[in-house]
Parts: sequence; C-alpha cells; structure tokens
Amino acid sequence: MTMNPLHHALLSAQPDEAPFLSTLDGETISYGALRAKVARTAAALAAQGVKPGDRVLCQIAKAPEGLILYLATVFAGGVFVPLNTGYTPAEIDYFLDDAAPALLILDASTQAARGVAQARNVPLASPSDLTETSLAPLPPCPRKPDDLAAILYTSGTTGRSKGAMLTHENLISNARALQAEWHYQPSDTLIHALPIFHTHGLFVATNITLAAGADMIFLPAFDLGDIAAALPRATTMMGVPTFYTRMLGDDRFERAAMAHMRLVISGSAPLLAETHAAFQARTGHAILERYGMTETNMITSNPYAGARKAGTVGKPLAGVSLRLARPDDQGIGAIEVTGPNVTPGYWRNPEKTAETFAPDGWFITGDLGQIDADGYLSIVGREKDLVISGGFNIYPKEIETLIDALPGVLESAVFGIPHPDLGEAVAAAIVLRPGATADAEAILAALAPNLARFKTPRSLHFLPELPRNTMGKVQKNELRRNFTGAS
Ligand code: MLC
Ligand code: AMP
Repeated sequence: MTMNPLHHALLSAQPDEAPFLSTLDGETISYGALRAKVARTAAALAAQGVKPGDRVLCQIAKAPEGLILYLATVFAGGVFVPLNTGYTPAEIDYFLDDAAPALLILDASTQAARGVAQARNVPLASPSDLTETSLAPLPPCPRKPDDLAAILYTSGTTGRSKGAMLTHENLISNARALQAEWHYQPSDTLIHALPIFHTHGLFVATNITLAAGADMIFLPAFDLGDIAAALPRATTMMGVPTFYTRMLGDDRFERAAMAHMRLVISGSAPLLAETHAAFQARTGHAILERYGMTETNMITSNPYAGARKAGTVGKPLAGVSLRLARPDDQGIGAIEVTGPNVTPGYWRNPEKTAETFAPDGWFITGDLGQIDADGYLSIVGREKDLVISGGFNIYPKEIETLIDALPGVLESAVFGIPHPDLGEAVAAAIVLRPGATADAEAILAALAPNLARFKTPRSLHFLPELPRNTMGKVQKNELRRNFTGAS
C-alpha cells in the first residue's frame, strides 16, 4: 500500500471532534480542524512549488501555525527544517546554502533573514500565506518509511552546523515507543511550553500527543504565570531542567496545585538529583528523566511504573539498543546506540556521517555513561566539547572560530560554567595579540551579527595565555574551575 507513513501513524485515526490544541487565549483546534487545515496548507505548499523531497525552511515565532506547517510539509512529501528564532541572518545564510530549500517561511518576528533569502533567490512565504488558503485539500503524498521527514541542524565540534536527517520511520518508531513507555492516552493534556524548532518540543511533545490522540495547552514560551494558569487543566508536562528549577522558586507550584497531574518529564540536559528531590518534596511528583539527542530521538527513559532514579536517565526504550564502548575500570564507556530511531546520517555530509558511526553501524553519541546493577544509565560526562545552557546545545568551536577571527585576538577558549538557572552558562577566555587592548564590549558587538544571543558568552576573561597540558591541549576543566561563579 502506498501512503504517507507519518500521516498514517499520527493523523489518520483520531475522532474529528476530539481536541488537539488549545491556547490560554481560548483558541482551540480539534483533530478534524487540524486535518482540514493541514491538508489545505499542504496544497498551498505544493502551489508554491514544493515537491516531494524538497526542503522547507521555517523560522517563525512559536504559534500553532508552526505545527500545521510541520505536518503539512511532511504530508506534502517535503522535508521540514525548523530554525531557532534566535539565529542571525548570517547563520540563516549558511542554512540556506546547505539545505538548498524550495521555500523559506518567515513571519513578522524573523524578517531580518529576508535579505539573505532574496540574495540566494530562495522563494519566501509567511505562515498566513500558506495556512489561510482556500485551495482544495491535498491528499497525503505517498512516501516510504525511510524517506526524509525533517532535517534538524545541530552545531558541531568542527564549528559548522550539520543537518541531522530524520526519516518517517525514525519519528514514528520513537513516538510509539514513548507513548507506550509513558502510558500516554487520549485523556492526556500536555503543557507545551518548549520551543518547536528542536526535537524536544517538535517531535517528543507533539508527535506523542498526536500518536495518542491526546491534546495540549500550547503556550508561546516558558512563563511561570502561564504554567500556573494552564496547570488545572493539564495532566502532563515536559520540560528542560531550567523549567523545574524555576518552578521550585515559585510557591504556586505546591502539592495541592499539582496533585491531579499524572506525569512530569524532564530531558535535554542533566537534571540535578537535588532538583529531583526538592521537586518531589514540594509537589509529590518524582520527575521522570529521559535522555535523547537530535540525531537519535529519545534513547532511554526512567520507568513510568517502577523506580525513577534521580541522577539516572533510565533504560533503553523498546526497540533501541545501547552499549558502552571501551569501558574503563569503573565501567564508564562511550554511549553508542542503534535502532529505528537513529538518523541515517548528516545532510550532504558523508564525512561527518562516517565519523559519527562505529564501523558496525552503531551511532556514537559523544556522551559517556555508566550502567548500574539494575540496568539504569547515568550520563557521567561528554567526549564532545559542548555546553548545554537552558537545554540549548552550544558548541564552543563555533564561538572560538568567530572570536579568533577578530582583530587583536590571538586565541580563545570557550567553555561552560555552572549556572543556577541555565545549568551551564557560556564563558570565554581570550588571549590578545601583543599591543591589543582588552575591550569586552567591542568583542561582544563584533560577535553580534554572526551569533545568536543564546550562544553569546555571558562572561569574557582576558588571560596572558591559555592553560595547556603537556600535549598542548587547552585545559577547559581548569578554566571552568577558575571561573566558576563568574557569569
Ligand atoms: C534564552 N536565552 C538564553 C537561553 N534562552 N541564553 C542562554 N541559554 C538559553 N537557554 C537568552 C536570550 O537569547 C535572551 O538574551 C535572554 O536569554 C532572554 O530570553 P528569553 O527568551 O526571555 O529567555 P528565557 O525565558 O529565560 O528562556 C530560558 C528557557 C529557554 C530555558 C525557558 O531557553 C528554553 O525554552 N529552553 C528550552 C530549550 C530546548 O527546547 N531544548 C531542547 C533541545 S533538543 P538577550 O541577551 O537578548 O537578553 C535536545 C535533545 C533532547 O536537547 O534530549 O531533548
Ligand atoms: P541535542 O544535540 O541538542 O539533541 O542534545 C543532545 C545532548 O543533550 C545529548 O547528547 C546529551 O549530551 C544531552 N542530554 C539530553 N538529555 C539529557 C539528560 N537527560 N541528561 C543529560 N544530558 C542530556
């Protein structure tokens, strides 16, 4: 049978009248309305020239239209490429070059990228051009399970972002595994406060809602007042650890207010065991922590029924296999995974793809793990040089390359330091050329056009030289130790 696998798995079976989404402003979308809107938007995309296999780039503020554009692109046979709203036009220019899209969707908040799209002759559309159309609905375009549904850009250790390709099967298998693992059901209502340009908010939160025929309270961003307003109607919540540390600082989130909730989930960054304990003491909820990656979707989860062990990320999801390569004498090894959840590789980047898979085809995550006697995995470190700030991944190499190119700079090292709100904050150590004067403001101003604000170092430290080991490698741990508390 020819069909569109994601459409079949995620949007073919819910009753028309069942709710899919509501906002605090009172907007509601039923599954019937969603299906109709997505089919007409798919027709509008096709009318704009989007053909099966074409990439559609989308940089827009969080709104229900973002989900409609995602589904419509995939059901029209295209490949959805969401972009962080914080990316500068210079960053967008790189994605336009790399992804060679058939269309770039911008809204009023992201018009800055218009110029680079025009310079590259990439057709432009606004969300309303596509979603508010009277065209006849387009039936879902037939696709194979291993056809691409999305490309998500993630920065890399070489400083250039790479596009993780995700197939229909990658997304469907993970949505089903999570639905089963978390006992997700039509009666669930999720508080959706995550951005929808990353795997967490776009795929984990949205696909599991669709797979279960559940609904969501869709919030434009994480805001404690909005979360408190949404709470009485919700049964589940997903977030990064910063969500939960912020909720702990607000006494509206206590035991009685949260008693009706079924499940509270954390991922994307390490949840401190002390946050887990404090949240449980305050609300009665043992946060369920899971572990994943853009390239692999979700890999492990603590159990729904059974012990949720703080400081661990649980066990592999159904269908996902995990191993620790080259374990040391404490059993700490490099986490590698295989399964239907894993990317076929990086878009137009066979070298990176080859580097990231072991010779027998297992995906190398770059994380270091240890497995306890009960089979629970703990992430104990990273082989990759990465800072995770408020759940966003920031690769130091990209920032170092930009700083090193500035006049007066000899070299730099970018690293993460502990931060009470964001988990880690970005810091930079800079060595100037002889005769150059230290001017932090000038450096930050020079970075601004090329670097999204969330990646911008929160502290700059001018040093006579970088600490190096005998092999000449910069000692970022020493920098981290020396500058902890300086952000
Ligand atoms: C915002 N800012 C950040 C930041 N978020 N800086 C560093 N790290 C962050 N995470 C900056 C903005 O650029 C802005 O800078 C200023 O902070 C205020 O912006 P804001 O939007 O008002 O920020 P805030 O509300 O505080 O946002 C924090 C946050 C948000 C934690 C709510 O970052 C967030 O929603 N994070 C979720 C990230 C996520 O979805 N990760 C999943 C990745 S997928 P200025 O200088 O202009 O003032 C993945 C795989 C997996 O990792 O397993 O899930
Ligand atoms: P990304 O590349 O943005 O998809 O981020 C993936 C990375 O986030 C993983 O390789 C881990 O380093 C990290 N990560 C995700 N979930 C967790 C978690 N629960 N605990 C610790 N690190 C995590």
